[in-house]
Amino acid sequence: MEPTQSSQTHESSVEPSDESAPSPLSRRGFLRTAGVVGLTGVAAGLAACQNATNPQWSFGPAASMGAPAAAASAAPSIAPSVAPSAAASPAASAAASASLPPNLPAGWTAHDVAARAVVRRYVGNLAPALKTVYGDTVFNQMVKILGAADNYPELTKKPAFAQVPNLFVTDLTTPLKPTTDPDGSVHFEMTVDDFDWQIDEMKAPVKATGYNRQWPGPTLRVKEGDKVRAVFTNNRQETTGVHFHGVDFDNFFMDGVPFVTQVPIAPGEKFSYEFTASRPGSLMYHSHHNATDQVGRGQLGAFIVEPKNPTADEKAVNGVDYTWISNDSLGGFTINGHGFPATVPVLAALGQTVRIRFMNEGTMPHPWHSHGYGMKVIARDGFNLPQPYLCDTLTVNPGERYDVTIKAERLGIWAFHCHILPHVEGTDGMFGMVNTMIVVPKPEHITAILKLLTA
Ligand SMILES: [Cu+2]
Repeated sequence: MEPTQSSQTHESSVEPSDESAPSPLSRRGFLRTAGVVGLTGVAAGLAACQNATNPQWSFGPAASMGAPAAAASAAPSIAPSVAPSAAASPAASAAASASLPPNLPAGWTAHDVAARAVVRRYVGNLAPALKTVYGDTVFNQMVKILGAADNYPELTKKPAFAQVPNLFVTDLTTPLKPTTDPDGSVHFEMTVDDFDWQIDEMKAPVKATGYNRQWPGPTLRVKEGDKVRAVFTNNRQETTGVHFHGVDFDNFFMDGVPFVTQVPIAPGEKFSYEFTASRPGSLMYHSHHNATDQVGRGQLGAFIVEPKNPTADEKAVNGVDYTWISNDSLGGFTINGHGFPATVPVLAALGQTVRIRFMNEGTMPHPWHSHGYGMKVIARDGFNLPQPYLCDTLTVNPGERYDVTIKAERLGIWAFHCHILPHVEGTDGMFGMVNTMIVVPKPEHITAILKLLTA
């Protein structure tokens, strides 16, 4: 491909073409990062929202997401105005802050209280908003499950996954935008840094190392055939090398393995990795030097090469495109650098097909189990499968990537977790490699939730 064509193709791939609609960064970012095929579908969904009366989209002003002013003005903000009926009271607050509340149901122990507290943190102030998403009957059941009558403090706090930087959200709000070099190469400017990273906002930060001060590093997206130039500046006091995992390199000196293909990048130095992204799919980039420590502490990220000719399964994706990178060493058991309840749910609207790109940057296999839904496995290690297959538990080994799609056909909040039990649950409830897929009635519910999270 000619360089200029390459860059044009790239630009068109990352910029929505719908310039007529209001396009604040967050919406554009969502459409771009989420890889939403159905730009028009989302726009139509927002338009439909003008006339939607049931369920009411009644949380989160819609103005900056391009929704009509009428809907925005009719929308009360989320909690506490739509909080469950229990009024705030000093007594309730005191009870919620005690380690073991009074009047526990028969048979409950500290484990039950701790396990519930974790989920309360996960749901946060989305709980009251769920009334407008799911309706009274479902909501009332959820109120019972969470014990919302206790008026616990998290009802008015953002979910735990909104308290810390998260890949899905940062890719959406502040995506790393490449520039185009004179030779047509797609140029990414990267740094390697030491920084403090919170696996969970309730835990002390860990000493992380990673790209652009993120764990995982920003997702790098290019088009098949693009010439890529990724320049890494090493701001750490330790040497490193960066390997683009899954790339078919024409020049093996770009492979990023210190002492095999290059001299390591010394502190203060830069190295420019230059290659053609000839192989499409879900690839990765990570340190290939002192890697147990460097990758274990966050030197990793997704490198996504969008295909020239997507398959029918890829074309069917009209919901979020979710990158799900696991680690299991120095930061504990994590998904995208966080442990439950700080893991961002996979969001889907009824009828949408979402894509999940599992990537294992850890040291052990993790069998991902989807509750309520089968997963259609469409690619392994970036290679499209000649015969996609269905499963509900998919083991992803270190270094592997699996792409799956899920068609969201049933509403609800569905657990989605590694099935090696010590990776997900302990005496204090669920932790680590636990997530959910949240299926809501309409695309605008997702838009509103994202608005809430990114506000
Ligand atoms: Cu696991």
